[in-house]
Amino acid sequence: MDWKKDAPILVAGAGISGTNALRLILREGYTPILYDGNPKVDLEKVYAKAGSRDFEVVLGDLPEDVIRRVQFCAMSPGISLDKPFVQQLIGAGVPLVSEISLAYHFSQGKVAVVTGTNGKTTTTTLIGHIMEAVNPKTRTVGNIGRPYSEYVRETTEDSLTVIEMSSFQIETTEDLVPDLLVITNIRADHLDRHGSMENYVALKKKLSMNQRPDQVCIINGEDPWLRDLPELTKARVLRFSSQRELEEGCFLKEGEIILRLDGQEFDICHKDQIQLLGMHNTENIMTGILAAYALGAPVEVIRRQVLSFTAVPHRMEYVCTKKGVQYYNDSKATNPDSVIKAMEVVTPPVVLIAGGFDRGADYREMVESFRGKVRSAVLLGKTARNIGAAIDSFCPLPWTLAESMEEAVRLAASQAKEGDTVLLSPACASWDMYPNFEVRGDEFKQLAKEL
Ligand code: UMA
Repeated sequence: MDWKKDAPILVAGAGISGTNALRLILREGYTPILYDGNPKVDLEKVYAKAGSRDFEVVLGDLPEDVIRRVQFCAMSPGISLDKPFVQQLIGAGVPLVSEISLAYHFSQGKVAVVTGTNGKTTTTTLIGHIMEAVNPKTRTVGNIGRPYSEYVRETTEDSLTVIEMSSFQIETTEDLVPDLLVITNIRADHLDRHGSMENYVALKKKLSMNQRPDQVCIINGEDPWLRDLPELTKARVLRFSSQRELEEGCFLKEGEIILRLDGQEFDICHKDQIQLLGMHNTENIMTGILAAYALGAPVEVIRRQVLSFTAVPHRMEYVCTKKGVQYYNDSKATNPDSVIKAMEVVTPPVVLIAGGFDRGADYREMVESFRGKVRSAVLLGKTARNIGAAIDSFCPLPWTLAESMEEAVRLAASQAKEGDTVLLSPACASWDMYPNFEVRGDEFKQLAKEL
């Protein structure tokens, strides 16, 4: 695509992706037009973030004349492609470019991308934690909460950028060639937006097709959705497995995490030495080990950094103990599969707080994982009654509805007995009640601490 200095770039969305994209476009000497569907966007905040007031802003509906003037549209990930204004842009032949792609255009140095359904943030953070010890010019960006655009001007030829990418971000990313790609695993998620499992899986694999033979793609060796990956990519495919010994890759052998590559074998550590709980985290650690090794980290550094790696905020995060009840914040659990993972590691009996934005998920398998673990559930948000109905059908136990997080925490505290765990693990996105899962988790933590 030809980037022209004399034609405006439309920036869709005035959240953190859009405002940082806008700032980058201005700094690079291009002309942005900011568009947001919400007529009540706080423009003072936008101007402050952009560091300028000198650009056109359109709120509410997007007029035809703007569509005709722009050379392409930098998309925020939260904007679904079926939105009427996006369809108008597509109809008028305006290319859609993700905020990630925009930043990549101005980026230097190596790029590692981490995608997949679950474990993205933990794996991204771990790769960052290991690689920072090798290369101080390592940064983690993307879906993790820090837009790539915010950081890109700091990149140099010797920097390493580790980008957590959601399917939303991949949807409008065409040209990114990851030096290293990780696909952690694939489970049903975001199907309301992507329409079908096939579409979602295709997005998760999409960037592997851009890779070259000198690049690396790391996958979960047990994931049936990823079996055809070696046929799709030219990159060297490396696997991890928590279930069997591999000829090559990272795997568990009698509890030891073994890295076996290029005729060499290293015993990194025992899985019980890791400070994160659960087999899914052992898999995240194995992924990070493979990635760091492929990026050139010495085994000794990998071992040291793995052993010192602790939990990510909002992911099974210990909050406090009140009246002998432990409170855990797992607000990042935005799909049923994440709650199943939480059930594998939490200490029962559990009073669970769940529910949120409705993506039409199936809760059967999740509520079946409550058996013998969950004492009662407090349900809130749009999906509260659906989860309640699934509990009644597949794992009957007491549940109550709450109108707010404050009421949910109060009810959970009253239902919990000494030795119990109160766990916020919502199984849903937060968008029906909060701007994001961080705000939801922070509110839960504050309320628990105030009890
Ligand atoms: N907007 C419109 N029209 C729409 C939808 C939104 O104009 O149809 C506007 C809103 O009015 C708002 C802005 O777009 O002003 C919000 O943009 P956004 O939803 O893309 O949010 P950002 O603040 O830019 O945050 C995004 C990611 N959010 C989503 O993907 C929904 C953040 O991921 C990410 O951390 C951030 O970019 C930096 O890269 C959050 C997330 O929940 C954590 N991700 C999902 C997940 O992990 O499951 C994918």
